[in-house]
Parts: sequence; C-alpha cells; structure tokens
Amino acid sequence: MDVADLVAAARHCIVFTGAGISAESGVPTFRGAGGLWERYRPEELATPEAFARDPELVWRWYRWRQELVYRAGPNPGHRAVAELEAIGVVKAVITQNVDGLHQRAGSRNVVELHGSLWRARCVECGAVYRLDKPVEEAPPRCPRCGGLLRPDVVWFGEPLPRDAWERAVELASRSDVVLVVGTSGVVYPAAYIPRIAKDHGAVLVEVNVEESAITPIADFFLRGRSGEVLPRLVEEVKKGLGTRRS
Ligand code: BJW
Ligand code: ZN
Repeated sequence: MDVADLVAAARHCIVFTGAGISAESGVPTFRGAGGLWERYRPEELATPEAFARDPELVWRWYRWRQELVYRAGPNPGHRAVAELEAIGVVKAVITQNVDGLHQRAGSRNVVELHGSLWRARCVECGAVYRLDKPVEEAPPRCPRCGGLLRPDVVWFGEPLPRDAWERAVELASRSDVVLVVGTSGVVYPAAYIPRIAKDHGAVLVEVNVEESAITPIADFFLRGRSGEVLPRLVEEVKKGLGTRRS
C-alpha cells in the first residue's frame, strides 16, 4: 500500500508539525542552515531567565518575528493540511509552531503546544490579550494593571499548557496515521507525540527535507519540501478516495 492509499484509508489521521512547514512562507526555522538560532542563542531569548534579565531585547525579537509572520501568509503545505481536514481525512493538527499559519490556511482543529505569537500575558495579573497585529511598544504593558506583558509562548524549562498537552496525547493515542511534517523532533515533551502514536499502533509518515530525530521510527519518509510534497499527496489521496467510493 502506498502512502496516499494509507492516508485515504485512515480512520483517524492527524498531522504533527514544526517550523519546517512554515519555512516556505519565509519564516525561519529554529535549527539548521538559516535557522533562527544561528544568529540568536536560544538561552538568550527563549527562556524565562532571559526575559527577566532583558524584557526589551526579548520583545524586540518577538516583534521582529510577529512582523515577519504578519507580512507572510500560509504556503501550499499549510493549505494542503487544511484541505485534508476539509475532505474529512485529517481530524486534527498538533503544532509546535506559534505563527498561526495553519489557522490562516483554514485548518479548524489546531492544537498549539507552544502557545502563540498572537497572544500576550501579564506577568502580574495573568490577563491574556489577543494580538491582531505586531506589538508597537517593546515591552508592552498590561492595560489593566500596568504590569509587564510577555509573549504567551512556552519557553525552555516551562510546562506546556495542560489542556493542549492532554488533547494532543488523546489525539495521538487514537490515531492510526500521523503525518510528521518539518520538525527536528528534538524538543520535548512535544517530540513524544509521534512516539505515543507509534506506541498505540499508528503508522508514521514523515515529510522533511532531511532526516530528523523522528526518522528512525518513521514507517515512511517522504523527502522534500512540505509545500511541494503535501499538495501532491492531497491530489493522490483525493484520487484514492474517488476510487474507493465508486
Ligand atoms: C523542512 C523544510 C521544508 C526545513 N519542508 N521540512 C527530554 C529530553 C531532553 C530534554 C528535555 C526533555 N524534556 C524536557 C527537556 C528540556 C527541553 C528540551 O526539550 N530541550 C531539548 C532541546 C534538549 N524542553 C523544555 O524545556 C520544555 N519544557 C519542559 O520540559 O518543562 C518541564 C516542566 C514541567 C513542569 C513544570 C515546569 C517545567 C519546553 C520546550 C519549549 C520549546 N519552545 C520553543 C520556543 C517557542 C516559542 C517561540 O517560538 O519563540 O519552541 S523552542 C523551539 O523548538 C520552538 C519550536 O516549537 C521547537 C521545535 O522546533 P522545530 O519546530 O522542530 O523546528 P527546528 O528548527 O528544530 O526543525 C525544523 C525542521 O524542518 C528540520 O528538521 C528541517 O529539516 C525541516 N525543514 N525546511 C519540510 N521546506
Ligand atoms: Zn496585568
């Protein structure tokens, strides 16, 4: 059975994504050539300690990323994932990304494991604010209490949002096919998600330009850019569905 037949026949297919799926939108990945951390050290920017030390520097980095994503848009990879959900094949997208591009492409059931660039949270009173555009001041202040706002994302050493994690584990445990797209698979606990699915019997299909920490447990490896591989896969899946239904 080839991958398209497998996906077309799946009863509970989910997609697990990382920064690679947004690369073709012009959003840099974290690791590897051109990655965000070639120029910035993670421990300087994506930790609570970094924020405590220099909130302005951390916010300038996040504002730069917000501006980049604001100007960018979903690419054919995001749209292919949304289409697989629209035709009833994919049940949910579990993403480590904070850019909101899956939702902008039309995906409806998206679990964000690492928070969102488009929310800020007050470190004093805990109020959460939705952002519809990049912040103007860095660091921004809480309109309610004047406290410092922080990006509502998950930094190193912080726990993942409990509801998102529980939904992801439940989806992974019930899945029969997981498309693992554009992630290095080195950041935990997120990287447990494909492993949990595999332990519960799911078939893993990886899409990546290079091998990752997930590749040794993947059943299929589709090498290439997700913006090219996924639209092709969708066309094949649709053909498969047509044949099965006729
Ligand atoms: C393409 C492509 C194209 C390119 N098409 N593909 C177990 C073992 C070891 C360590 C730990 C462990 N458990 C916990 C840890 C510590 C730590 C951790 O994982 N460290 C490792 C790095 C060693 N984890 C944590 O600290 C986590 N918290 C935690 O454990 O809390 C414990 C706790 C419990 C209770 C109370 C208190 C504490 C939190 C981790 C948070 C990670 N946050 C970040 C930043 C988010 C905000 C932001 O964006 O600014 O999340 S780090 C960064 O990495 C970001 C990403 O979501 C995440 C994953 O990266 P991703 O998506 O895989 O990107 P890349 O760049 O790594 O890979 C891109 C891939 O795409 C590559 O494979 C390319 O080949 C590919 N690609 N172009 C297809 N066109
Ligand atoms: Zn506040």
